[in-house]
Amino acid sequence: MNTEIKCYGCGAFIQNENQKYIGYVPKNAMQRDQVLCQRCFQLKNYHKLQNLHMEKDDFLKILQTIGEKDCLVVYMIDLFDFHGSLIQGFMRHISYNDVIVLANKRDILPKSVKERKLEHWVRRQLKEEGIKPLDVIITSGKKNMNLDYIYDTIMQHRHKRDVYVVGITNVGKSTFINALLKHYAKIEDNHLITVSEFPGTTLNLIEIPLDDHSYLYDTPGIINEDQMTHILNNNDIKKIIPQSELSPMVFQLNQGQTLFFGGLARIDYIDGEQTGFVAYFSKNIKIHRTKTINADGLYDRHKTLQYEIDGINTMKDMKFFDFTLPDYKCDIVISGLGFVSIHSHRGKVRVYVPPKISVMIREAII
Ligand SMILES: Nc1nc2c(ncn2[C@@H]2O[C@H](COP(=O)(O)OP(=O)(O)OP(=O)(O)O)[C@@H](O)[C@H]2O)c(=O)[nH]1
Ligand SMILES: [Mg+2]
Repeated sequence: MNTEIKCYGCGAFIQNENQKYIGYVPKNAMQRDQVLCQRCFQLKNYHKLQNLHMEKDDFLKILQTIGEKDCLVVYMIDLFDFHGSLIQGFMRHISYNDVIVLANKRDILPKSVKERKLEHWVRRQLKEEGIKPLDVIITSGKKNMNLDYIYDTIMQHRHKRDVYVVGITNVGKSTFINALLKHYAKIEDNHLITVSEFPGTTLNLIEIPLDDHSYLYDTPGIINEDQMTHILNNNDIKKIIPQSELSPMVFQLNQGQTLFFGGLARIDYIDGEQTGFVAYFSKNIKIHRTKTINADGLYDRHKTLQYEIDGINTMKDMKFFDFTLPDYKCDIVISGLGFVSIHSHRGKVRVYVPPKISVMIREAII
């Protein structure tokens, strides 16, 4: 095993012995400096994920080692699943190092929402979580949004220190770093870091030299198992992640009505005046409205509403949460799947989700 060389796509140490472990490259495919492991090769060329053996706990350890250094931390968050993309105990993990927050995937939210409004919303949520960043920047790594401003802000605050880009898996850390690499270092596409829609793409630190013997690091994402992407198979992950700007779907609901979100979630409007339920989900999630008293029957008749994971019918095993809605406009968020915006005065809803998936009510983002 050669522990000196890392895969430039995912950061895993290259080894030539075991195909079932990360970092595998057949001996005859070894080049001198830049090596891409077999898993990254498959991901980059065929969008196929090889499920290999790896130790997930190590990712949190990496975060703790960052806490032992004096560095600048760039904390990336996904605007589509803001709370699902927060790291529990984040400030403690990084020992209160300086933080810049990048709120990513802005391109998925409707263009009509003002950037300033989003920024204030993000700042309020961060304050509630006890996170005090030096700056908050709304961005889309995919669209190079505010890239120059982000670069200048990082350079201004890093004071010759290393920079670590951290966050929950899939928030877009590597995509953003690739945007920097392409824009500022003119790195060509075939030498970029591997990115994919599957959680857990980057496997170890990837160091990118800055001008003065310090480094910018891409890091493996922290796993949040409460998100929908962690219970779906690889094909379905692709379906639920929105690829472009969300178009809201509006349903006028009376009490006693139910919405199904594919076979993955269900919301019953138990009590309250007629109101609009505005749904923000991937186009591939089919939404059905029915009377709550007919909901179980509808579910039994329609195969499309039935979703099986590892042979278990998720809807049948669904757990539910009851919420009394606040007086102000709020979102019901189903972590990783989407959210429904509602303005109902003290209405009551029941939300069904598969086991392990988290649901929350928050101040509306839009
Ligand atoms: N719509 C949208 N998608 C994005 C954006 N940035 C990244 N993505 C997508 O999000 C998915 C994850 O991107 P990555 O860059 O691999 O995420 P990561 O944070 O490095 O993930 P890990 O390495 O698993 O921690 C990919 O499908 C990207 O195309 C963005 O700004 N907008
Ligand atoms: Mg990555």
